[in-house]
Parts: sequence; structure tokens; C-alpha cells
Amino acid sequence: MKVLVTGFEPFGGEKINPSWEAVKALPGEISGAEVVKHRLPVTFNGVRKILPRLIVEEKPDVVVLTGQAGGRPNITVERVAINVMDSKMPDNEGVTQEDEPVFDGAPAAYFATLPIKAIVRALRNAGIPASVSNTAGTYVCNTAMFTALHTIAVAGMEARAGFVHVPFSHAQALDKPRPSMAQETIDEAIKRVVEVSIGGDLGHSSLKSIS
Ligand code: PCA
Repeated sequence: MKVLVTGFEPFGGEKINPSWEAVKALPGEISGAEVVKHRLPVTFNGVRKILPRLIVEEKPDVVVLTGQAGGRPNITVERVAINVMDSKMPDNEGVTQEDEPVFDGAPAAYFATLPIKAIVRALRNAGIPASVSNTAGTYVCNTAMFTALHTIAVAGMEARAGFVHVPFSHAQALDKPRPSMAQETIDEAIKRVVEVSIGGDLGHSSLKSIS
């Protein structure tokens, strides 16, 4: 069993991205599964180029993508990725997108194929605030989630995949009145997300795409 776990580089003037900090801190093996870690660039073009190659080459059984959602107070497990890139905020290459598809001709959306409710339950049982989110936004994180699910669908792979957003860490929020979480808690959350994701329970996530 192999699990690919990604985090993002910093963006938006931040010095760190707590998603990558958490991925970096993961052990190389979780519940007997090999953990392959990758840091993604915060660029629309980068994730659409890198992720398909990574998934096809590594052939993971499970893909857990993570990113920072500054301003959200808790860990949010994304339900759906949409075929849209739309953001006034430039990515790390200075690129903005308006009403563009992630991939031309691809379905309108894909549901996460991770057991999202089981993940939320496990996090809450561990004392970590968490909920399901019904939008991953229209910036680079949604693009990454859509790219992973579309790659898996087109390649006919069995891998399950999904996306988890984490709040600012305390270090990032020292100078801004925004919700934040201890990095150690974020680290623990991502480890538990991986544990549940490689477990057998697929939950309700049998519907793969909405076209
Ligand atoms: N969060 C951004 C992109 C990279 C990241 O960590 C997002 O939510 O789209």
C-alpha cells in the first residue's frame, strides 16, 4: 500500500505553509503503508503538470492533498472539486484566472473518494476541530484536487483521493486577528487523515463525478 501526500509551498506573503509543515513531519510509513511526500508549487500551471505525472509514476493507492485555508478556524475535509479556476489573487507565478476550466472537456466536478465523514469523526474523536467543507474554492487547491481526481479517472486507476484544508498556524497569526491552530495539532490531524484514508471504510463516496 502506498499513499501520496502533498502540501503546498508558502503563498500570499506567508513565510510558511502549515500544510507542507505537517506533511514534512509525517513518518515514512503509516499503518504499514509507504508514505511518499511531495511539496507542490502554488501555481495553476505547476499543479496541472506535476500532479498527473506524480500520480501516474508513483501509482499510489491513496492520494491525500493538503493546503492552507487561512481564515478557516478548523480542519476542513473537502467534499468536491469543480472544473473552474477563478481568482483575482495571482498565483506564485503571477498568473490570475477567470472562469477557466481546469481541463477542457472534463466533467463539471468530482467528489472526493476519501471517506470524508469517517475522517471528520476520527479527528473529532482525537479532540481536533474538523468538519466537511463543500467548497475547496476556485484557486490552486481546488485545481490540485480536481487534477488528481481527473487524472485517476482518466487513467482508470483505483486510487482514492481527496483534499484537506488546514487553518493558519499560530506562528502565522501572531500579527493578524485570524483563527489559528497549533502546528503540532495540524501535524497530528494530517497523520490521522492518512491513517483513516488508508483504512478500508470507503463510506458513502461511491459517486465519482458529476457531469
Ligand atoms: N492554499 C491555497 C493554494 C495553496 C494553499 O495552501 C488554496 O486554498 O487554494
